[in-house]
Amino acid sequence: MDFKITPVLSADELKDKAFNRASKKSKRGEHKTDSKKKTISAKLNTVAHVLEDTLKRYEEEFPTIDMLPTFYREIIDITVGVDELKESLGSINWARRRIKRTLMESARKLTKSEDIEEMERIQREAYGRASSFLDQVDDDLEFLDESRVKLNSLPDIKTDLPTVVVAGYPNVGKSLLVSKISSGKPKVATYPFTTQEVDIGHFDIDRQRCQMIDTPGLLDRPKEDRNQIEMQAVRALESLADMIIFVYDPSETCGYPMDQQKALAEEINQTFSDIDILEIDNKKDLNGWESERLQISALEETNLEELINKIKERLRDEFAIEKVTDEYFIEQAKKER
Ligand SMILES: Nc1nc2c(ncn2[C@@H]2O[C@H](COP(=O)(O)OP(=O)(O)O)[C@@H](O)[C@H]2O)c(=O)[nH]1
Ligand SMILES: [Mg+2]
Repeated sequence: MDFKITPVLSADELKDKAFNRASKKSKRGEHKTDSKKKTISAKLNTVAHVLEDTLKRYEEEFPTIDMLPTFYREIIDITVGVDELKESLGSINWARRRIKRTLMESARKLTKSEDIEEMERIQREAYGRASSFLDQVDDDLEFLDESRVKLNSLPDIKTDLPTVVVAGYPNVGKSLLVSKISSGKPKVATYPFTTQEVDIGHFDIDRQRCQMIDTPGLLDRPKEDRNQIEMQAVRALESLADMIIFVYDPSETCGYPMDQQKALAEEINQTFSDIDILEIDNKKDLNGWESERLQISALEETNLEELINKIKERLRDEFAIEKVTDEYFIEQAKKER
């Protein structure tokens, strides 16, 4: 998902924008009073339109959080806070409607007035009320602008691609595996829940684009070491992952004994009980050992093809294109008959 939300102005900036635009309006009427009335009416109209359009755009540009995939709901919650975001958007909506109503009322009063001083007073009051509504949501505007910067900079993880998340202790070779599997250069992205960089690689199986993600700091140590935000990030990953590859380093050159690695694998199996987990051994080049698991070497690119095949087997259900194509061919075959 790629958010492109435009800057959100502060209350003062919004006032400047609306009132400046209005100040350029001037209308000629049949006589002085008429000209004044038409001019003020045009100004109020301009202020109303500028504020209505701008505030409406803010409401529209921010995603409707309840419609987003779980992954992004969780990530937005971690990054800016879902409740705070909803609340601020609600306040902007409130201000927009109040401003619209107040300016319409003023415009109505104006049509009934035949006195220049009264017309000017109506304008001043309208400007004052609109300003006051904007001032009341200034904190919300500021919050929205900070939020949109954060949302715009979220790395573009696709929630609709078959997704493999890699887990395993640090230095077992997860990042190297992601880069060796990827057809292009893996994207390196920063995420709000970890100070380390997340690797996102893409590869194709039968023309279906898949993504593989290494999330340092999350699935590379026991649960008790994770803080609140990291726990939430793990939940986000759970909604994203179609399968998990747990990478062992039986050479233990990563610095973690196999007992410890096995305990982490067990824990991840429990946390992600609904997700298919494939356990593999990396660093096959370093030494020989017995294991039931697929043995690969990311460094020497040994058995990567076998790994892809295993991924394909497990992810078959996720391959929409393959399914569609099969059905398509069956339909075509029927038509031929
Ligand atoms: N000998 C050997 N070294 C590897 C292999 N895979 C990764 N490494 C090395 O292990 C270290 C950690 O790799 P990295 O991908 O950063 O591990 P991560 O922390 O799990 O992402 C690096 O020095 C890699 O070059 C492998 O198959 N064989
Ligand atoms: Mg890594």
